[in-house]
Amino acid sequence: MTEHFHLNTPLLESVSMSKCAGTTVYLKMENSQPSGSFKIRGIGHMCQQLATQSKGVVCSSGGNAGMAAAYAARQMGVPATIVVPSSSPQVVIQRLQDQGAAVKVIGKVWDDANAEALRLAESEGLTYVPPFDHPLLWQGHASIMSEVAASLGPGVKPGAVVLSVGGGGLLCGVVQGLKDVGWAEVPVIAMETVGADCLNAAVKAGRVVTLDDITSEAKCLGAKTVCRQAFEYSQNGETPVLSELVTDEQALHAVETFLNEERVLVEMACGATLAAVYTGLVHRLQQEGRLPTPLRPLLLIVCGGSSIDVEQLNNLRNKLRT
Ligand code: PLV
Repeated sequence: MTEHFHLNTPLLESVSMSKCAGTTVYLKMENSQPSGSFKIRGIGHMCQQLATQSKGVVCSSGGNAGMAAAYAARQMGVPATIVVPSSSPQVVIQRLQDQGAAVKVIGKVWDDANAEALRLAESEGLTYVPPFDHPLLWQGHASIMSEVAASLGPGVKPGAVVLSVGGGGLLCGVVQGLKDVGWAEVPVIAMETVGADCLNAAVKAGRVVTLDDITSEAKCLGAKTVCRQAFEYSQNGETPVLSELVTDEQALHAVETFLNEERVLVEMACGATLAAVYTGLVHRLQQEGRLPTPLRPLLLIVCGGSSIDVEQLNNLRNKLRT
C-alpha cells in the first residue's frame, strides 16, 4: 500500500484559548496539511483506493475538498477537474490551478457545482470524488482521532471535540475515530454558521432537510443538505452530538482573534469552530448542563482552509461590518 498523502499534524496547547475556556484547549492543526485543510485525509484515502487507474478525477467543492483532490491527483499523476460554485473566491481558484487542476465555475452554491461534477463523471468517464458523503472519506478523516490519542497519551481524554460541519464528512470521520480509540462517549460540538446550517436545520426538523439557499459567508460550510450518516449520528448513537450555531460576524471575529493570538490565518469555515471558545458558547453549554463542569480538555479541530488571504479577510470585514 502506498503511503498516505496526509501528515500527522501538530497538537498544540493554546494558552490564550485555555484561559478563555476555563479548561485546557488543544488545537489539532489541520491547517498545516498539504492542501491546507483536513480534507486530504479522506480525499487522499479515497483517491488511493479508487483512482490509481483512473483517467481523471472530478470533484465538486466549496474549495478545500477540491484542493485536496487536486493535490492527491497530482501526486498520483492523474488529471483533476474541480467544479466550484461562483461563491468561491478568486484566491482558491488560483490555488487550484496552481495545483495543476482544471477548474470549472458552475452555479451559485456547491449543490449546483456538484450536479455538474456528477454529469462530467458520467459523460467523460471520470472518477467522481465527493467532498463529504462517502465512507472512504470518513475512514480517512478518522485518522485525526488516532493521532490525537497517540499525542495525548494514555490517561488524557478530551472532554469534548469541537469541529465545523459543512456536509458532515468531518463529523462522520471524527465520530468514527472516537469509536476507534475507545472514546465513543466524548461529546462532539458540531459548529455551523447561520445561513450554512443544514445540520442544525435537520436537527430542529427531526429529519434531513434542504436549505433554500446559502446565505453565510462561510461558503465552505455551504452544503444545502447534510449527509444522512451525519444526521443519524446527531439523532442517536453513543457519541452525543451538540449542534450549535454562530453568526458570520462571530466566525469572522474568531478568525481575527486566532490570527492575532496564534498567528495562523484560517477561513470562515474554521472560524465557526474557534468561535465556540471565543464567544463563550462552551461556557453556556456547561451552564445549561449539556457539558459537564469541570470539563476535561477541549479538542478543537482547526480544519484550516485555503479560501482566505489578507485581501479576502478585508473583503469579509467590509461585507459583514458595513
Ligand atoms: N468544505 C467542503 C464542502 O463545501 C469543500 O468542498 O471544501 N472546514 C473546512 C475548511 C472545509 O472546507 C469544510 C468542507 C468543512 C470544514 C466541513 O467539512 P464537511 O463538509 O465534511 O462537514 C461545501
